This record gives sequence, structure tokens and C-alpha cells, in this order.
Amino acid sequence: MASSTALIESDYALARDKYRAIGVDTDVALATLATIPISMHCWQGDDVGGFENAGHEIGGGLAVTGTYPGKARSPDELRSDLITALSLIPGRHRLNLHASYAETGGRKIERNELTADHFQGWIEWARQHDLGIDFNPTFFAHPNAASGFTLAHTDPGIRRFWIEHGVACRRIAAAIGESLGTSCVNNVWIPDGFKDLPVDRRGPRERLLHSLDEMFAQPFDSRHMLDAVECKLFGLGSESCVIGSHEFYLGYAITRQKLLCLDAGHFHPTEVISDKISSVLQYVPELLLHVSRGVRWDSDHVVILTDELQAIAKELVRSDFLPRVRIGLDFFDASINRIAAWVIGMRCVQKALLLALLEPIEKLREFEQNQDYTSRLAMLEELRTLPFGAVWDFHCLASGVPVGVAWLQDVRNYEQRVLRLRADGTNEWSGMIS
Ligand code: RNT
Ligand code: ZN
Repeated sequence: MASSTALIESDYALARDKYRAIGVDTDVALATLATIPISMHCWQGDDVGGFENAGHEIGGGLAVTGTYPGKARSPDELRSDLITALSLIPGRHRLNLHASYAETGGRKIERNELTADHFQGWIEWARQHDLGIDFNPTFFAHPNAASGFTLAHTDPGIRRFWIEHGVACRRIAAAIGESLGTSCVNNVWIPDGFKDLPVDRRGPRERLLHSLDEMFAQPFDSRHMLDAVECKLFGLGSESCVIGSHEFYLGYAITRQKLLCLDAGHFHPTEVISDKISSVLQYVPELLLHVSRGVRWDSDHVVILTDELQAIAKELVRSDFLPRVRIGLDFFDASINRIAAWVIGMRCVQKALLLALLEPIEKLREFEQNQDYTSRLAMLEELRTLPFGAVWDFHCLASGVPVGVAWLQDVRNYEQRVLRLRADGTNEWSGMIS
């Protein structure tokens, strides 16, 4: 019997021929895929908890549901989980870190007093594992955010506190980017909004605009740090009006030439971000994507290979936008193994990118230019049943990660060895696997 490696290779050889017949070079597609980093969000690993140990509700309209045991309780545990997940995903990636994951050595450091010193553990770890880092100020899970307002708050003292937090985070992001030699995206998302119909929508938006301008006053070298702003339509508890709406931040990003962050779960349930990418990139230098999956009123289900995920990836590839779009993940699910959640989401984004890279784009473009929409539709439908899975499996094999669902066994083993002990509160393994 042929070894499974030989089978994967021979299946790939057949698939390569099939793609070659329609003018697609699978080797080139895989080489390109290997160069696309995805910023994996730390917060799936501990249900957006962070390590301030202040005992605050997450708030801000964010809610993580589920009681799966074994979540990370310390930076070392989280790093161990992250590395386990990354070891099951092809390619080199980035870590997307929140300010609430600061390491303060047990001391209480206010959010507006955080410095790069509190992230040295993360920076060193990222360097060891050849990962870039992206960053996020944390404008929630804090007494000064308890009213649901931060940068748009009516109280100038509270606005000041959050402006200072934003400034501190920009400095931290720049220090991270400089020390790792790869620009760190600092993404600003604030929860501010009203549960019920406000009578003044103008005031909070003017306050937000001024707070942002103050926060962004200091210029930084774009080789070290890039600012992004993230819009949202509604959240839990801010159903009637979110101050940082799409129009608000689109205008802000264009006039200030910031990155706009489009989160796939932040729009009307039938509205998609795939159609926004080519519009927005006419006016802003770069985009940040928060790849997520909205389900009814939740914006953050684990990413799977939906039509919309494929449409997003196709936009990036077909329009040659990969150099101007940073891909990050944003979801949190505590009802399944958290490491599996990362692996599923990351691998699905890569599968979507691979599907896009395996299109005969020149041919499709030619059909469209000749208004031959019949051929375009026929070809697009044929592409769906080409042996993409064989190409993906070969990529996993060649990248040294488990092929097919075999990665789940690694996650199960880690669960036995590490997570189960954690759930008992007797984790002698903590920090030993990295
Ligand atoms: C919230 C935003 C934001 C957060 C993270 C934790 O609606 O999507 O990106 O999910 O900052
Ligand atoms: Zn987001």
C-alpha cells in the first residue's frame, strides 16, 4: 500500500495537471499563499479576558458564550496555546495583541500608564518564534468604560483618560514594530453607543472626532506603526446608535489617511465587506480586515469557509490588493476547544486564499471584458469542483503541518496533557510547552 505521503503527492500531481489544463500553475499559487501572513488574535485563547485580573465584566457589547474548560489563565499559558495552534497552521503569521494582555508583574498599572516595558515578554516571545505583532488599545472591561462611553464620553476627564490610553498604545505599537522590524498595526475600536434612541447623535460624534485627532496628533514612522480605525453598526447594548459607525470612520480614515478596519461581522446581516474593499481602497492607503463571521446578532463566530470568506479572498487576489490589505482574525467562542477554534479559522482563511489563487483570473477577466458573461459564469462554476483539496493537502504536507483533520489529534493530545490539568486547577504543565 502506498504511504499516505505518496498518496498526497500523487493526488497533487493529478490536481496540478487539471489546473494546468485551465492555465493555472498550482506551484505558483502555493508559493504565493506561503507569503501571506494572518494576524491571529490572542483573545480567542482566554475569552477576551486579558491579564489585568481586575475582575471587570468585558462589557462594551462584547460577550463570549460557552463553558469549554481549559482556557489560558496567564501569559505563559496563552503563549503555549498560541504556539500549539500555530504549529498546526501552514506558514509564518502574526500575533494580534490587546493592551489588556500587558504583563505588569502583579502591579496595578493604569491603562493610560502602560508602556512597551509591559509587553517585553510578548516581544521576546514573538522574536523567538519569528512572529510580527499587531496591537489594540483596550477601550472596554474598565470602570471608565462602564457607562458604555469612552472617547465620546460627555465627561472631559474620562475622555482624557482614554485619549491617554490611545496615545500610550500608539507608543507601545511603535516600539513593538521597531523592535521586531515589522510595522505594527494599532487598531482602535471603541464601544461607544446607545441602547435606545438618542436625541443627540451629533454631540458624541463631534467629541469622538476631537478625541481621535488628539490621540493621533503625534506622527510615527509608518515602518514602525500604522493606525487603523474600526467601524461597527451595532453591538449588544448599543443597538440603536454606535458613535463610530461606518460613515464616521470611512470619512475619518479618508481625511486622515488612516487604515480603515472592516470587520466582517459589523454590518447589516445581509451586507458583505467583500464588495466594500475595492471601493474603500480608492481612498485609503491600506485596509485592515477583521475576518469574523456574523450569525444573527453575534458578530464573532469562528470563521469557516463560507461564500463570503471566499468572496473576500477573491477580492484580494483578483484585484491584486494583497499588498494593501492586512488580514486579521476576530472571533471568540468558548463553547469549543479554543485552540481548535484558532486552527479552524486560520486554516479556513488560507483555504479561501488558495481557492482564489487557483483561479484562471486572466481568462475570467477576458470573458468579462468581452461581455461574455456566459463563459464567465460557466467557468466560475466549473472551478468549484476542481481538486482544490489535493492542492491544500499537499501544501500542509510541504509546510510540515498535519494533513486533513489529523491536526485535531494534536489538539486532543494537548488537551489531555495540558488543558485538562488546567481545568482541575492543577496545571503543572503551565508554560512548559513552547
Ligand atoms: C468589537 C470589535 C473589536 C473586538 C476586539 C476584541 O466589536 O470587533 O475588534 O472584537 O477588539
Ligand atoms: Zn473586530
